[in-house]
Order: sequence, then structure tokens, then C-alpha cells
Amino acid sequence: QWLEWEATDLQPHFFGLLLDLNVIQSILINLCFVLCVQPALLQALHMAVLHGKGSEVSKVLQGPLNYLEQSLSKGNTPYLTGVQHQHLATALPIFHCPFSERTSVKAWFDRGAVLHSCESAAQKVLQGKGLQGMKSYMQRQPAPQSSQSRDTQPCNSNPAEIKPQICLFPISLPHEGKRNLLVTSALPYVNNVPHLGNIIGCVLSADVFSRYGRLRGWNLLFVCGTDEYGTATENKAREEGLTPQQICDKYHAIHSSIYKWFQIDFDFFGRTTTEKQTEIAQDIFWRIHKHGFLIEDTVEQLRCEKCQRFLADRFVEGICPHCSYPEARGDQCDKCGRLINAVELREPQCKVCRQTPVVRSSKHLFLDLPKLEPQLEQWLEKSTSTGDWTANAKQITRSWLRDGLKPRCITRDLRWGTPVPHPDFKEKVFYVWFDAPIGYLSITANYTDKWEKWWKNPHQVELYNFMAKDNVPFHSVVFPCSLLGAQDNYTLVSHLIATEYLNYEDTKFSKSRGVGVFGDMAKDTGIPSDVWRFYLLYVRPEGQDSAFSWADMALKNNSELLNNLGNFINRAGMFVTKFFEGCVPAMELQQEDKKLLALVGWELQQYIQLMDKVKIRDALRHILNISRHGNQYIQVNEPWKKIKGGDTERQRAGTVTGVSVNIACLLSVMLLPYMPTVSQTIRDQLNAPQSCVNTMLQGTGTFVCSLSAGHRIGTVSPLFQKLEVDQIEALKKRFGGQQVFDVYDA
Ligand code: B3M
Ligand code: ZN
Repeated sequence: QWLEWEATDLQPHFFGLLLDLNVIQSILINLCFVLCVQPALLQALHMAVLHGKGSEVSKVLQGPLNYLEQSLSKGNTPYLTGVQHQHLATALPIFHCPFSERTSVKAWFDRGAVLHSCESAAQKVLQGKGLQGMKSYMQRQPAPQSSQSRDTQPCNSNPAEIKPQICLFPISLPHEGKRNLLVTSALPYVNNVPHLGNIIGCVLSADVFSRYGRLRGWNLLFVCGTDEYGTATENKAREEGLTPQQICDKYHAIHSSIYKWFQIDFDFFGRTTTEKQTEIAQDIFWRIHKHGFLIEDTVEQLRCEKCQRFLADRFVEGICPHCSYPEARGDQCDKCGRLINAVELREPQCKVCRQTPVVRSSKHLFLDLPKLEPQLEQWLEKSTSTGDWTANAKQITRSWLRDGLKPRCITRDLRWGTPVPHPDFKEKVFYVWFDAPIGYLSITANYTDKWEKWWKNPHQVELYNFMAKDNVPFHSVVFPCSLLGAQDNYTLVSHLIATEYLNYEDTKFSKSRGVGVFGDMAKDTGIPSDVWRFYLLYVRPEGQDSAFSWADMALKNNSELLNNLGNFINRAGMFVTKFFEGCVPAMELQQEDKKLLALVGWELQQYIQLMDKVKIRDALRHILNISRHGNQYIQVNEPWKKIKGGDTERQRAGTVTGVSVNIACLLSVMLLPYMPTVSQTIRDQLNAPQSCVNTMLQGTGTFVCSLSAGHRIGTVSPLFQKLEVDQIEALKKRFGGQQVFDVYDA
């Protein structure tokens, strides 16, 4: 069927050129990819070969290439991984396009291209003339439709255009009549390895909520990416003897693999150093400029003569002018949370060389926050009253407004940033906090050309921003002001979800002191990703600061996961296996069973109400309550004794078992956002129909029986392992601060 389709629909001549037996195989292997990219490839070929428009080619191919990059780096498209050779058929036309930003594509391509069979095929086709070697062939082909009329998305949404309908990653766009949620997690800085506190603060929280939202049947897009510009990156580059670009590539890959291990299920994980970023940031800039919300001013700046550079933001430290905290940064005080202008710091020091900087002046552009304040207040009033803003987010925002807004500088004397397009500020780049939130838009634009359907659609789209509390003012005041000033009907945040801080044992995480668990080390502990997720979510700093503690993690693993949750689910399954030959027995509900089901229903409703309000930590307690009720129910009813009794007793054992195993199935779905692997394992063990995932959490949450009498379950086995005291002691010692990881920042 594929071959037939290939022969009749997939531009037979083009691929015919390459079709020898070797290549057929690779085409089949790559078919899913080909399906998605083919229209764009053909269009790109036409541009390059017939119209000589090399520059247009990269534009056309950007979407597909990004998609390929994601698939390869996520490793979740088996068609592209594990197969070492002969990707030439699909890769050939993209020989000459810019790979710079796409390391995985480059690596993949290089792997393919060095292979002899690929090279010889390329020679045969291109005859040493490069793409021009295809000219006469291309001239005989019908012109492909332009990108306006054709989707250049990885997944083509017009079914008429592609016959075998395979959608690997259907592009998510808002739909009329649906709840459309755009979920973002704060974009992690690319200059370091995230620690557990970073992970729970944004990506993990946003992931749990996104997974939950999908179970609820909401139409949802979850985007994130690395925040790559600014002094922090330049500094890191200097430190490691790499270029800023190399630092970004290196750490982007580190972040990606950490989040992959933690099973963070982004729809798209991008980065801020892209062409789209420049395009969109400059557009927003010009709009703000046009509407008169920029002010020019000369400012005094700190410059370190020894390091030969202006000390922006985080690279100067001193005493906070407001609260006298001795380690305030140049942009913000971590103690009192106030924004600071670096020159206001008392006893400033260059963070790199510890010299006292001098004051120099330079001309800059400022966002006129006072002029935007009335609009901002009006919007805030509405957003905070109708949306779910965490208490800390509202409070931090209020205190900002109470202090009065001041113009905010959006330009910097740096090289590594989005260039300011204004001719009077040619040497400058945008301040990273002006630039970074625009990353949400540009990352979405790298995911789909129709990004504006999400970002310029405030009536259809609800925007959820997840972050740690120190990011709040930028998301609630500064960035909304940029968007309000740009006046292009942008989608502004409706729900601002900010966590408090997570400490490590009784201190702070610190890279330089080697204190705490960092994302790349979690997997070396031998503790499964799901257990890490569980514990981090169990202690999520929701409403107040909290702490990661090894002893507590072991305790919660052993008591809650092993003895409570795992034990209940395992017993329910084992009873079916042992007493009922693996088939769910018939159930005749008695008063007692109904009472339990009512209780379970109530817990389920609490869970839904809390999750709808993004109370992730609180909602988890209700899952554990259900298995506690379940264990008690089994304990009281003793099915293992009743199964040996007379008919009525055996019947009773059957009902208790049937009810329990159905509750286990419900638990698997409720657990999905928290522990995706365990959740799936439970359903595999129970052989549960996929449909239960799609129905159980929709509506207000009435418990439905999904495994009816006669249903055959699979093989049941324990879900969790005990964490032993000596194991935990060893880990505690290992991460307790003896080691120094000097390659990392504090
Ligand atoms: N990179 C700060 C942080 O990682 C900053 C967030 C940007 S969100 C647009 O905490
Ligand atoms: Zn302070």
C-alpha cells in the first residue's frame, strides 16, 4: 500500500531518481517524516533550483527542520532514530540549508551523508552540479503551491493533500467552541544546569497541568525553550572558553535531555536565539515605538575597567539600597524583591573579578511604564479577578504598582542579544527581560506558522504562565506593558501560577558549593523518574517555601507509594489473578460498597476542583486518600478469606475485588499527570481500554466502572521499590556539598 502510494502520489519522478533497492527501504523507514515534509521540500527545491532564491529556501524549510530537530532530539520518532543510514532520499534537498541552529539534524544528516551508498546516490543524481543538477527534472514538474495556500507544517492538516493520513504530531491550534489553553513554562537560562527547585518551579508544574488539561479534553498547547541571550551566556562562554553560540548549543542539549528524562511532555521545546525571535521582537519594538511608549535617556552605567565591559544586570553585586541585603544583584534584590538600577547599589562589585566598577554614561531606550499604567491596571483588574493567579503573584504585582512604575530600560550594551533595529542604537541589543518573554511567541512561531492564532487571540485563548515567584513582575507588569503598548491584539496572561522556593535539606541549592541535586544527576541515583516527579510534586512549594529532604523522600516513597498506593493497586490486581483466573468478577453492590464509591467520588471531585485551580500539590493528596480508603476496604472485607467460603461469601469476595480493581483503574488515570510511566504500567497490567483515559476526568467527575465483569486483566507485578536507609544515607552524603562542581555557576 505504501509503495503504491509512493508511486502514484509522492512525486514519482523525484523519488524515482533515487529508487534503487537500498533506498526504497530507507524511504519506507522515513515515510512518516516524508509525509510531513514533502510539500515543503518540493517548494524549497523549486525556489532554489528554478528561481534561484536561496534565501527563500530556508524560510520554507524552517518549520519542517524544526520539527525534524525536535523529533530527533526527543527521540520519540522511531523512524528517525536507531536507523543509521540511507536518509538521503529525504535529506538530499536540504543539503544546502542552514543547520546551524539544529544540532540534531546536523548530526543525523552527517551520519547519513558519509555513508557510501548515500554519497554515490547523490553523485548520480546531482552529477557534481549541486542542486542545479536537478534543474531539468524540476522543470518538468508542476509548480508546487506557495506556502500561503499550503501548510508547511510537519503535519498537514488538509486531508485532501495527503492520502495516507498519518499524523505524528498534529499541530495544535485553537478551536471554536473548545477551551483553548496556551501553557508556558518560564524559559530556563541556558547558562546552567537546572536544579530540582528550577524543575518543580516551572517545567514540571506546567507539565503536570498540561497532562491534566489534555485528560480534561481541553485543547492545549504547551511550549517552552531555553532563554539564551544576555550577559549570563557571554560570561559562561568566557568561562568555558567557548563561543556564546556553542554555550547555547551545549546547554540547550543538556536542558533537553534533562527534561526528557523527567518526562516533560512539551509540544515544543525551542530556544530564543532564532530568526523568528529577531523578527517578532523587532516588530513588537517598532510597534511600541510607533505608539509613543519609548523614551530616550542617557544613563549612568557601571563599567568594569578590568573586564572591559559594562556590568549589566546580574553581573554586579552590592548592597540593596532598599533593604541593605548584602548580595543584591544589579537588577533585583532577592531579599526584598524590589527592582534595582545597578548604579543605585551600595558598594558595587564586578561579579567576575570583584573590582569596583566605574560609572559611565550611554544612551538607552526605556519602556514608558508610567504612561502604560492606566491600561495595565484596567487589564490586571480583569485578569486577576477572572483568572487563577496564585496569591504570591497577585501580591507581588500589587506591591509593584503600589511603589509606582518607573520607565524601564530595554536596551543593553552587549553583543549577544537580539539587535535593536533603531538606527540610533545600532550597537545595542535588547535587554534579556524585554527579549525573553517574546521567546514564548517566537518559539510558538517555530512550532507553527499559525502562531498568531494562539498569540493574537485573547478571546479564544486562555494563557497560563508557570514560573517561580522571582519571575512574577516581568510576567505581570513589564511584559504585559510591552504587549499592550504594541497594540496588536495580543493574548495576555489569564492565569499566573507562581511557586515559592524549594530549599535543599535546610539550605539553598548551590552549584558552586556542590549542594543539592541537579537535573543531570537525578538519573544517576537509580531512583526512577516517576518517583522523582512524585516527591517533587508532593513537596511542591505551593503557597509557601518547602524543602527537598532525602529522609522525607524515602519516607514518602516507602509509606505513600509502596505501602499505600502500590499495595492497594497490586492487591486488587492479584485478587483478580489468583481468585478469579484473571477475569474481573461480577459485582453486586452492597451498602458498604456504595459508601466507598461515594467516598471515592468525593475525592475525585476534590481532585478535579483543585487541579482545575492548579493546586497540584493539594490534588495529589486526594489520589493517596483514595488508595487509603481502598486499602481499608480490602482490610475490612478480607476477600482472601471469603473466597474460601460458601456462595454468598465468594460472591462478596468477587464484588470487593471488582470494585477495588476498578478503583485501581481510576487511580491510574488520576496519577497520569504526576507519574506518567507508572500510570501506563497500571493500565497495561489491568489491560485497561485506552478509552478510560479519555473519559474519566471529563465533566465534573463521576466515577464510572471501566473494567466490567468478564474483562481479562494482564500480568500484575509490584509498582514500587523500597528505598533503603543506607542507600538514602549514601545519596545524602553524595549531594551534601563535599564536591565542588566548579564548571557551574552558583
Ligand atoms: N530565564 C529566568 C529564570 O530562568 C528567566 C525566565 C525567562 S521567562 C520568559 O528564572
Ligand atoms: Zn533589597
